[in-house]
Amino acid sequence: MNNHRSIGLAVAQLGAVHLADSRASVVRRLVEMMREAKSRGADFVVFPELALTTFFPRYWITEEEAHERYFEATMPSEETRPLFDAARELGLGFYLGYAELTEDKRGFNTSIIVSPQGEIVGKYRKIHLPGHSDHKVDAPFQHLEKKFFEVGDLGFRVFDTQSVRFGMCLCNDRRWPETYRVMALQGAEVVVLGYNTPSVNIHWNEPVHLRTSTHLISLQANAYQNGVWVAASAKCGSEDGHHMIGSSAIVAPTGEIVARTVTEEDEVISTRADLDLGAMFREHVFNFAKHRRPEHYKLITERTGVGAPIA
Ligand code: ING
Repeated sequence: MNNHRSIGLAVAQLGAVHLADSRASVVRRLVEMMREAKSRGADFVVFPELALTTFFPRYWITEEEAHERYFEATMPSEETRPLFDAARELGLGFYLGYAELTEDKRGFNTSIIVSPQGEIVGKYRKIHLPGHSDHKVDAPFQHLEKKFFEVGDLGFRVFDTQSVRFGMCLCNDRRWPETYRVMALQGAEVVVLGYNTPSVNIHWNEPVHLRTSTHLISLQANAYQNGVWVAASAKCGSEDGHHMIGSSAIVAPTGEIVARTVTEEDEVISTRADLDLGAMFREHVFNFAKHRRPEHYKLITERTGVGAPIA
């Protein structure tokens, strides 16, 4: 082994969580995977987006019913405390995605980073919300993230824990280059994220294989272009008949996939992430300070949609 800085990085992919599955049963599965990750030498484990419940934005229900059944008013709660206890027992940090309900009843698609001491050291609220807020009565299922969640108000930030600078995001965020660049400009070394990605596109007849290929392209391109490790955890499989892709993966700053799941069940993948591996790329090809020219990038922050060519 070289004398490089490194961290044992694991991704715990979660198979289907059905409407009938209790939070307690899901937490038991997550804790079991924490033990598996620890047994492989992991120091940190990544869980999926909205990991505690079924992917409820597929259902047309009222906000009140969603808040009652699928949101967390406190974190930890009695049901989720075993995750924090296991973090302390095993000396394992973790990332967890869940639906957050604030005291003033605002809903966010949220993720947290928890230290091996069981402390929440960072929180993120999903910024790129895909889907719609109206009831698409003719669609086979809904994708109501714009109905149940507000746009995140915490920005893309980085968090120092376990001697590593982590960035984090959620699902659709991984498809937007701005997500990673803003965090890489803050010195992120490892970007962790969870996702729930339906196999079927309700907007057009998209070949199913593209769901997986565009997912991996998004992880690989952004890992390479920002010189960061990317660890992405799926909730996947068929939830009450609604299928979501797996392909959880750990991608190196070279853009190479170093670990990938092969099932659509609960599955742990892991690697020892060499945090110096990206140094050459960040020093030469993607030396932001030397090569970036923000004076020519203004459209990226000034425009939302497509507009006229610049004069
Ligand atoms: N899910 C999907 C995702 O970004 C999606 C939605 C899929 C958008 C494919 C565009 C293309 O993976 C969530 N939850 O964001």
